[in-house]
Amino acid sequence: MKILRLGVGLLAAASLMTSCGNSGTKNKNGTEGALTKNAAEQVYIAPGEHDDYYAFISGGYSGNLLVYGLPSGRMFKEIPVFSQFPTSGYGYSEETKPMFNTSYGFIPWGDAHHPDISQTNGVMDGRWVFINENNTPRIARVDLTTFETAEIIEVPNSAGNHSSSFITENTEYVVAGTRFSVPVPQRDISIKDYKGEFKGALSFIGVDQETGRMEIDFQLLMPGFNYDLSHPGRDKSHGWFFFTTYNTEEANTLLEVNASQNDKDFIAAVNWKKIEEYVKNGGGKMMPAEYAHNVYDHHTHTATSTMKNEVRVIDPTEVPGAVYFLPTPKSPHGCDVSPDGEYIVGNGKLSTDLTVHSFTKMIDAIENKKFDGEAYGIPILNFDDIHAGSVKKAGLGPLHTEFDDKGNAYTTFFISSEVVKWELGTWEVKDRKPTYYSVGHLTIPGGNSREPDGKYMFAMNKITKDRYLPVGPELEHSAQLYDISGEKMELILDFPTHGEPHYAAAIKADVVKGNSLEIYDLEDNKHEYAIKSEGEARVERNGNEVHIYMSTIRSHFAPDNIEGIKVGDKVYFHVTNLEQDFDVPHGFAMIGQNNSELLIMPGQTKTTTWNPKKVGVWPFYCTDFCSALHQEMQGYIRVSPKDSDIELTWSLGDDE
Ligand code: RUQ
Ligand code: CUA
Repeated sequence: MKILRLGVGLLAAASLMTSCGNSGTKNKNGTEGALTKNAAEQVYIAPGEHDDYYAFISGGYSGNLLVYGLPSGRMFKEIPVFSQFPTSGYGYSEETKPMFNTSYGFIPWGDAHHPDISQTNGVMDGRWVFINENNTPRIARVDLTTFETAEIIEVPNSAGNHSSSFITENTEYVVAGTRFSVPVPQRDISIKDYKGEFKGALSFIGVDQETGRMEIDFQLLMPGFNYDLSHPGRDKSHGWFFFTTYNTEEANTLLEVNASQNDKDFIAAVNWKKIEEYVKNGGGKMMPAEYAHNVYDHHTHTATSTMKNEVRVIDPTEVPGAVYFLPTPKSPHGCDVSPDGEYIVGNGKLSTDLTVHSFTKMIDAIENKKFDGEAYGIPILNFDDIHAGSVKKAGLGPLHTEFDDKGNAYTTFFISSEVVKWELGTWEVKDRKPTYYSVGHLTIPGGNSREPDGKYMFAMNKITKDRYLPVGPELEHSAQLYDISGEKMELILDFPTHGEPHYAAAIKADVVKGNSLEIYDLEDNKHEYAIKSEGEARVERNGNEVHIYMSTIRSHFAPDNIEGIKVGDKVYFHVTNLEQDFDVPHGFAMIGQNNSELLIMPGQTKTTTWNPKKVGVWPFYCTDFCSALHQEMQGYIRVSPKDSDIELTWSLGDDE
């Protein structure tokens, strides 16, 4: 009950905090008054002009990743990652179905959380975006030449893959940590045996520097805490990785109360360079584990899925000096590292103070063995020896922190619904601005690298209420963009996001836009059912399987009429788009198809299936308005009874 009372106290204090923190003029919604013309101009991108930044905003429970422009807040693309996407056929087309293969079978939905952009020397290089799936633990890589999901790897021994997917300074690793500890290996034991029997796996997934391909290098099997969030060390702390933990009580029931008992939980500091060295020398042991590794090849336009059967696991006590616990009050959520790598910020959800640890002090304490006990053989450092400072009474319910280029940090407060700007080193609060409402994450372009940008910050909120025209009980989440170039933050734009925007990664547009592909080279199309010209269009029967090699070009299909298909057949439409012009996709949909449409990019081949169930003549058509004669882009399929002996024929206007 103690905790419940605390909750009420926090809420009461929260209303105080917001009312005193929000001193500008207000409209009837309690939000800031009319934007100055200056503010409106700041976010105005004239027709035909481009935004300055890409923002990759997580879709949360939509399973997707959304591409926005800043400062306009315009949405450019929804990239399907962990969920089927009928718009393009992702996860429905034969080529992309293997992307959803897992050790649990075909999983067509996922809960996406934290995108992070690849880096070189601590600076975002704009090659890939990685994003984690929480529910069925997976990590995906999105290629920023195609803006498509290129790879998905499942993470074994994990459950609730939340402290993920964060990137080391040179994209050596994408790191994934388990939120739920589980028996490792999984086995039939009582939940009451949680303590000591459950483990928390922290996975270090190696990234090939040329191709981006991921492989799990090792998993650190940590004590059975909840590993909530993480960030890499950078610059001086490069080689380390930091993870917040909660439930160091190792409770397994009513966590709301039982996991809030300890005054301090830990940030786990992992010296991954040391473990890498250990692994190079043959350390750790291979353990049976089943997990899928799915790779999409944009030359064959096809994904393949490989089932893996073992993973290297490391017991942290085997590698002396590799893991330490930094005591941090109180059930910390966000774990953020300053651009110079010196400060590690732990945001205790139930603490009013923000705790900041010093990397230099941490190293000093380790060298001088200033320990304050141990947990499961892992040394606990003494809080006072590593503590750099605390931001006092900054707000209520701190979650996440980002940094600018001037030595400031910005922390979101869920309960007091605000972003607070404070200074590294002096720990002084410099400004606070309300968010609408109940902010979760915030993003500063480049904010998670050595070189954050000092121009914009946007807050991503959990509750929308009255921000936009009402659209029934379910509302899109709101985001607010602030100009942070001055002393005080200035709210300049409010825009809706899609799904639940758990975190976003943002980067200067110039780094990415020049690499964006305009077409797939038809000559380079290595799809096994591709055709390179209309002359190759054909239909082949193999028992009751029918393969249609079909092409599209403005504005017709080849073939367009097909006869000789029978009820009970399984028909594969392999559609190659012969166009070689930027932004000329064609679509494909067949009446009665238990599937989605296809949207086929120039030079690409995609396959959809259809099981004809009814005798008759049935049309298909192009779903994408591709030319003035788009409505003419159609064809028919004659479906005959099962026992019919109508010959298989096809045509393209040759019977006119
Ligand atoms: S974690 S608030 Cu995935 Cu904070 Cu979203
Ligand atoms: Cu092709 Cu419309």
